[in-house]
Amino acid sequence: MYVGMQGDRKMGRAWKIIFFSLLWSSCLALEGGMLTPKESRSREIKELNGVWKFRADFSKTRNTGFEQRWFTKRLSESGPVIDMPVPASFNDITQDPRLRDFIGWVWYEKEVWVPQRWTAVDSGQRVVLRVGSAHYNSIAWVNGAPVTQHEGGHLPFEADITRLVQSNPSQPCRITIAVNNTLSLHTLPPGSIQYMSDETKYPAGYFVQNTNFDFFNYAGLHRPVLLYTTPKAYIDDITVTTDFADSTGVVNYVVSIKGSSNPSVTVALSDKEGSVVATASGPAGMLKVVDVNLWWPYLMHENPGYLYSLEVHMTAKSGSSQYEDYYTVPVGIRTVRVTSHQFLINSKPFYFHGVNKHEDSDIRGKGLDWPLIVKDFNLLQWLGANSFRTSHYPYAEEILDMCDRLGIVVIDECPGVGIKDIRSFGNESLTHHLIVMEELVRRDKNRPSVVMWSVANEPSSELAPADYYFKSVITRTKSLDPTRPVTFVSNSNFNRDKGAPYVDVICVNSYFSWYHDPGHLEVIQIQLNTQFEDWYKKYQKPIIQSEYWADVVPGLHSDPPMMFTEEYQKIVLQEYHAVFDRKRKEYVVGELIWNFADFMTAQSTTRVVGNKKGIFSRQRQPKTGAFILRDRYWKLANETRRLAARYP
Ligand code: GCB
Repeated sequence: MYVGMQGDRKMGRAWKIIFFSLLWSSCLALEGGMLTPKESRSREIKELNGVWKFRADFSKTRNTGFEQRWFTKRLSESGPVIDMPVPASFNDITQDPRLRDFIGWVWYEKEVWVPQRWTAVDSGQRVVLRVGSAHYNSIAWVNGAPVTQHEGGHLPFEADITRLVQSNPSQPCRITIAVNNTLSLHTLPPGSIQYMSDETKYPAGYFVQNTNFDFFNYAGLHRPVLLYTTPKAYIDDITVTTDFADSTGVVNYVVSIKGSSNPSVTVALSDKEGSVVATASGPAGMLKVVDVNLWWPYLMHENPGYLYSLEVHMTAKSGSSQYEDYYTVPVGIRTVRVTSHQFLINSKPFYFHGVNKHEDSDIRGKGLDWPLIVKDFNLLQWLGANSFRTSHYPYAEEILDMCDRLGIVVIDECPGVGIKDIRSFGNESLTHHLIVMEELVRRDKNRPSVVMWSVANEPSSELAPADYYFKSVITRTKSLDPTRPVTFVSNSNFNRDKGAPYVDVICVNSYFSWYHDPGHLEVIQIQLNTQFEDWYKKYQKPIIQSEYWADVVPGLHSDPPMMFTEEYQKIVLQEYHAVFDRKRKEYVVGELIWNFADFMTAQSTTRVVGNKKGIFSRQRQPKTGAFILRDRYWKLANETRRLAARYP
């Protein structure tokens, strides 16, 4: 139940009508594709990033915006508005603690001129509003008319607004987006609102949001908002899968077209230099590439991240109109396969030496920020990291584009973090989880960097309903994408974990000498060894150590080592690495440090202005651990490359 949506008593009728009429359109959302907006000969983009008008609904019910229908007029006519940057989380932008910790509806608004060539009724164009990610539940209006609703942060949604912009071309177009960050037992991630009714302790109507995850629940318009055009008949989706045999690459493609029943489709695959290497016609087919350049991970090959370009060209006739659309998708030709003890990329053993990340930084929160993105990739390359997990939600498409180009391998995780309460394993949660996986696969299916889907992080997978739940989510994900392995990240007991039978790779988190036996560095090796042996004996599946490490406050020293000091971090790494080095010769296929950088969390007695397990500070300065890992990762990279050369 959302704050501002608590049933009849508090929920405004206006909001209810909008919600249920939009429910229908949101059910249809997954019928179409979700191609990343791109300019081409037939498509234009207008970015709406910058300063938007903003108002948080501080009313007790958080529902005044709906009762007073703020979307029907300029937001500034509803009351005081402030400037809010987009993309960014709203939490850390002002000095107002009420806004930092705000729960409920916030309202964004931008007025924008839409070019005449888009709005002319005979333009032959569609105009689409696209939101890269808004956390969590969002409703969008154009000139006061509702156009879409979307549940869930971290994944894009869009609405065809052609009719609305064409019906009023002489006025700027007013885009209003309301976003509610309330989490419930059935959202992903789950959360709950707790009302504090004891008025001797709390002000009237006081409530808090409880969550079971360890990062700040940043909210707002986190990724770019834009308008883009397509012709009226257009390329709606493209699915590409790849393979190779000897030196011949194979690209299978399927194109879906909307707006015409008799389109004609041609495709041309070009290499990096722009020379066409294969062509085909028809909405589905296979391309063969002689002397293929495979897509290789960073440091596994001297030419990693090789991308071909698949240009899809559609022509269609509808009545007397002729439409033409172009869309180009990058294609990395590679295969992924898992054996009982190996993770194979292009049939060669791949060892994940990488990190877990967060989308998180000062001021911006989870807002997309290019300097930060490029800095992070520089740090990953400096570190010799060949991979990361998108802990604990899907990252921006802009980030995955970089991974594709640089050869950084990705475990693509959905926002299934903190699924702890047994009530989050019922049908309502499961249905939503299946939709989220479908949205994720639909968005990222063509990315060579994505080699595995992760459907959850540290759920209560020992609970009885976890069996059916994870069987369903994993089976569904595999049917959506039969080409990639599926996992979830566990911290449960190997014997009682109900989801592990369904995964392809065991991903396990452990914090020996930290959360378990804190301060006892001497237990790490024995406990880690036992952990690996237990899981492997039971499942005979490759294992990734998907999280490990310790909080470090740079500048704190102690010898003999004590928790939080620079000396302690070194020993934790040494002890873990000694076991990894033994087990990677058998069935351990990766190690991902927790975490790449310090990050913000909710306030608690165990977090000193956030989680300090970064190998870099939140401002991206290295701690001692970063240098130790750097030595190790470059050595591991050399070994992986040597092994690959020997491997048939
Ligand atoms: C974990 C979680 C991660 C936390 C981390 C920690 O097991 O997966 O989200 O941030 O531990 O530092 O406690």
